[in-house]
Amino acid sequence: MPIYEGVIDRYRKFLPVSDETPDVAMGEGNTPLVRSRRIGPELGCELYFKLEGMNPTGSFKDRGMCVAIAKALEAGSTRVMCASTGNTSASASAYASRYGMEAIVLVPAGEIALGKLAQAMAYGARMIAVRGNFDDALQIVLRATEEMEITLVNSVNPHRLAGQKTAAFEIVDELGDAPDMLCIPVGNAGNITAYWMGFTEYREHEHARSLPRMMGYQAAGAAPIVHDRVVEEPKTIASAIRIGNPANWQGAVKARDDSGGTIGAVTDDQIVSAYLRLAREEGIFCEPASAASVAGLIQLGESGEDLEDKTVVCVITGNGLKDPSTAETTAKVELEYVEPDYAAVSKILKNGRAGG
Ligand code: AN7
Repeated sequence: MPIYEGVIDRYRKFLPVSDETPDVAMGEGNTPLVRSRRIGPELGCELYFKLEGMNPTGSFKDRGMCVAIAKALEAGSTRVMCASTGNTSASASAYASRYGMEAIVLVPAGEIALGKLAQAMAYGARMIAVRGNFDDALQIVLRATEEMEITLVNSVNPHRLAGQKTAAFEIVDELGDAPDMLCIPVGNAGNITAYWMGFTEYREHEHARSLPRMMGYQAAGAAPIVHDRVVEEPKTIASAIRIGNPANWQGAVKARDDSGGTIGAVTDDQIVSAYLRLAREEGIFCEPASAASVAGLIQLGESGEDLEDKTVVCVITGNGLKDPSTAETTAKVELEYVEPDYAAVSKILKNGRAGG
């Protein structure tokens, strides 16, 4: 068996690369599609989780970033720049360092999950904390990359979407056809746009017979597409999707309308509930934004939608280790402190909890 390199190697003929494009790969893609043991059976559907947190930097962003970096290198660029709620900055920083480029990342000050901040720092990125939100940071990056010799690697860069669509290919390759529904969190709306491109392209090439309904979910406090208006001060516990003016807004609307799907809103309570259920009933630890896909599906089931025998894939976009603080505050598990001997441990295991 040849060694698995990454999505460019695997899906080369669907990507904007040629023999002149430098090889960029870090094992991204090829992520597990894991069958649900509790949530799916309860809803009566055949549910799978696409574990995108298994990518090299712990989120789905690596699929598109490897293509964006390859094309930047091909064009002779030495610097890349992005605005980010955290995962794009981690991914851009990792690929930039691996391929000898400088990464400049703009993040909303004080709004980035700890793990993502730590990653970009470790990879050696230049980090600029903007005293504003993601949307402010993106406006600055769009102008900076227009006026200076710096390559933009946000998902308005079409190479990002091209690489990202490989996730849809993998799902079809594994299931043998598209699922009936794809549930996916929506922030800047690049991912849902790319999945829809992937599913439609794969069907045109007769790798799939059907197309899924695209079910995108925004956080209720950051739901511009749902309400069809910009949210000036987006608020949600899911910092990854705390975005009020998505760059790929029209792509999400098109995916929704062409597929007969929906873009819905889920509250922070629904997100946290799905996040904890994933961890405690499925063994899957994701970040809060990722749980929006599952919160959306559960909401759909509760609304009376017929899910019986439907094949559904929920995209689990990022690893739970990205955001340890949210795990700590929502899980509410108290450490039980004991003296370092067997008797102390056996006593609390026989008599209930320490101190209780
Ligand atoms: C875990 O990193 O926008 O709708 O700057 O990190 O394609 O934006 C992250 C977005 C979902 C939403 N889940 O995807 C960024 C950034 C996770 C994310 C989304 C993000 P898009």
